[in-house]
Amino acid sequence: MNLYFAASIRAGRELQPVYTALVRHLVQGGHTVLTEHVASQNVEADEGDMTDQEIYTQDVAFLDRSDAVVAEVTVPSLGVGYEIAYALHVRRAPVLCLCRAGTPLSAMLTGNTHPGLTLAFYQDTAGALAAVDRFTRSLS
Ligand code: 6IA
Repeated sequence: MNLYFAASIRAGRELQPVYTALVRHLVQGGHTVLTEHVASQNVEADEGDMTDQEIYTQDVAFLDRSDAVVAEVTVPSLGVGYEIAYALHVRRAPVLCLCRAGTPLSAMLTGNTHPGLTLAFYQDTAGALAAVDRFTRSLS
């Protein structure tokens, strides 16, 4: 599947190692992750010569090509929230939101009964990877 991986960039990079583990796992599972750069340790340097308009245009084009979205939502990010809404309401694509247990997640996700939205709270990285596997299996 073509997957869009979404995670906080300007809102904070403290979970970057988890993002890397998630993207590696998806790629090892045979999926194409169109946004591998979101997990990169050097995303700011990698994308540094792009304007914000170029970033937005590229990301919307990737969303338009994606079969599903995997979003790590523990660090609250406006960009990720926008991407989730775009995927659900514009693309009508399935979205998995992964959140570390104990995080006070927005009611706009916890209270959202959209049938395309799956919410998974995980204890550790292994739990997050298992949730990803359940999600991708449910789509195949
Ligand atoms: O509001 P945020 O920056 O946390 O939004 C993060 C989300 O928006 C991610 O899921 C990305 O898909 C998208 N996004 C935001 N910034 C970028 C970016 N470069 N490159 C690609 N996608 C992005 C930003 C680099 C910049 C800090 C120099």
